[in-house]
This record gives sequence, C-alpha cells and structure tokens, in this order.
Amino acid sequence: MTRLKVLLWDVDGTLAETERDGHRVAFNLAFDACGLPWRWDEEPYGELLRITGGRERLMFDMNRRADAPAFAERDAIARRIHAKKNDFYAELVRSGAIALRAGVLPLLQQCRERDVRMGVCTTTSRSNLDALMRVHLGSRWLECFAITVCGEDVQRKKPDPEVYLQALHALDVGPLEAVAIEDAPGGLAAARAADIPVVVTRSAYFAHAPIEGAVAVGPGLHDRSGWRPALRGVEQGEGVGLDDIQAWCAQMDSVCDYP
Ligand code: XBP
Repeated sequence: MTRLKVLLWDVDGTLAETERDGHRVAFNLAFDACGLPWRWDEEPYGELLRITGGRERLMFDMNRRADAPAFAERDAIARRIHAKKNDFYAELVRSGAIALRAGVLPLLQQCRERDVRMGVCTTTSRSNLDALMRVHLGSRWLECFAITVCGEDVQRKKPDPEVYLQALHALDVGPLEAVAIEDAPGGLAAARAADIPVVVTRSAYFAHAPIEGAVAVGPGLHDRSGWRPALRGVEQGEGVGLDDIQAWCAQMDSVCDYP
C-alpha cells in the first residue's frame, strides 16, 4: 500500500441515507403524477436496490408486473417516470429531508486539510448529486472534488467497475493509491473489480448484507466502535479518520469476509 492519495465516495447510502426517505418517496410521487397506481413500500424497495440505477430499477419492476404497459412502451414510460422522480427527489432534498450521514463532514474536512484529493463515484444521476451536495456543501461544492463520475457518465453501472476505472484514469492514480467508501455489496464489488481497497459503512438497507473483500466494515464514520478490524483508541464522540483508513489498508492481509 502506498500513501493514500484519493478518497472516492459513493453517494446513496454512503454520503447520505437517500434511498428510503428520498428516492423511494420520490418514485411514489412520480407514480402518482403519471397516474399510475404503483407504490414501492419500504421493504420491497430494499429488494429492488439490487438493481442499480433508477431507470433500470423501473424497467426491472415493469418487466415483472401483471399490469405493466406494452413492452414497446416501457422504455419511454420509465424515462418519463424517472425524470419526474428526479425532480421530486431534488425538491425533497432542498426541503431538508435528507441529512448527510454522521461522520461524513469531518472526514471531508480532514481530506481538505491534508490535501487528500476526493472523488465521487456514483450510479445516481448528476442532478441528484448536485441537489444533495448544494444543500449540504453550498453552491461551490464541486470545488471539494477532483472528479465526479455519475450514472450518465458510464456505459455500465455498478457493480461494473467502470465508474471507478474512469475516476482512477482521470486522477492518474493507481488503485492502491485510492480508497473507496461504499455501503452496499454492489458498490463494494464495483470498487474491488477495479482493485481499489474499500471501507464499508453499512447503510440502513444493507445493515446485515454479507460483505466480502472489504478492508474494513462498520456501522458508520461517526462511530469508532463496531468496526472489523477493530479500531484502536475507541473514544466516545470521535469518528473514523484518514489515519484509521490508512492503517486498515496497511493490513491488507486482513481483507476478508464479514457476515
Ligand atoms: C444508488 C443507485 C441509484 C439511486 C437512484 O447509486 O443505485 O440508482 O437509487 O438514482 P450509488 P437514479 O449507491 O452508486 O450512489 O434514479 O438517479 O439512478
């Protein structure tokens, strides 16, 4: 492991718990707005998260519905619902419905202080990322990140590694000079397929998902307890920092599977 030069952030579930109270709610508002009697409740939506990408998720769901529109119409309908969903999502985010996860801001700040470059590697649409970051980091949020790769920028979404490979290429760093922060098996698989070490901060929907091949997995960046491998110096009120991440990566032999 060489010096950690780049921290690559996933968005949904990692920077913020956006899915249950953000995207899901916005999809339901979009169904209503399109005159469709469909509804995604909390639990089934968790299962749908296996399909990355909102439009892809809609297509998957339509393809298994008894009341689905004719096959030839589905793509156009999915695009229409998805565009409306993203508008509703931006409204929800602007209303303050979605906070950043605890521990995220201090780590963003530490990266800036220590000149560790940051990137965003996400499956979500750029408009959703912009809405979220504008609310929490202000209108100049893009200046915090050396690169942002979103759903529109790739041919294949996570778990394909394309989003991570693009970021490494643009930043001109090798995979072991980067660390990805992810919350879910699909994102973990994408970063690992690009050979990038991954720290998993479990999100609500993936609290018990099997995690294979992460350098560390834990409940959130705000909390030093509950991590595997365990963190030294567990102190109340202190979160996970760059030194911890670097230490996990130094023990790369501990890359293992966590139930
Ligand atoms: C999460 C996703 C996204 C969002 C919805 O991406 O799979 O599809 O659920 O966003 P990540 P869109 O964890 O990589 O941030 O509707 O814009 O696709």
